[in-house]
Amino acid sequence: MTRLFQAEPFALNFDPATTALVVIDMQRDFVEPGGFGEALGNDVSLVRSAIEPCGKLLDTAREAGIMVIHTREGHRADLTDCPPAKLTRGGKTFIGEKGPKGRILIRGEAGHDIIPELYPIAGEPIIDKPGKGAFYQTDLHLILQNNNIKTLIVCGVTTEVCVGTTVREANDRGYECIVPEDCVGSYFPEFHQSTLDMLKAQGAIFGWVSNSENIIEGLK
Ligand code: C5J
Repeated sequence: MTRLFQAEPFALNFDPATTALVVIDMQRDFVEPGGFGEALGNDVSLVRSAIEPCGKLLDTAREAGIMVIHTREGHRADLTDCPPAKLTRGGKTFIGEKGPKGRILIRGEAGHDIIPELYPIAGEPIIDKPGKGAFYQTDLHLILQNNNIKTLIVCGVTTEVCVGTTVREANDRGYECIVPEDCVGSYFPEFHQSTLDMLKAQGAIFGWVSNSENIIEGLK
């Protein structure tokens, strides 16, 4: 049955049976004090504001029976899946180096894990991705196709990097994406706002922007 999410630039029709919530990279390294994000010199309090609204949305999605998918950015311990160019980025702290929460962005390390507040429950797929976009070198598209998913509610961090990249990838694959603005976060408020503005520009060129209240209302 079709329903509506109030959104910009206009309301989005969706069917709960073909809608999934995708929570991008709510990992300790990005969101918690002492992780990779902070080691790069960022103020993590700017992304932590997304935790509470994401949690409410997660609870609602689970109650409504909406498919929930989580992603994590990270690499194999031997770094064989990390492009050499990515290894040289970051300024002073690099992928694979020892950080306060274990080796930075390495699968299985404490900092790579999802924060306890939004931890996946049984049955929720976790996509381990080597890149910024959740479709690149992962089985996300296959999982969505197998479950007849057409609409994605995309939350997580950071707005302009992994959220924005994933929405653009999804849009090119034919998914309709809606981003609740209070459920995404960036270390750079101006990048956060420009990304949201770009996504919904030109009549939803990449997708829709809304907020957790509207999404929860639509899912009830
Ligand atoms: C970044 C991400 N910012 N999850 N990753 O490197 O947005």
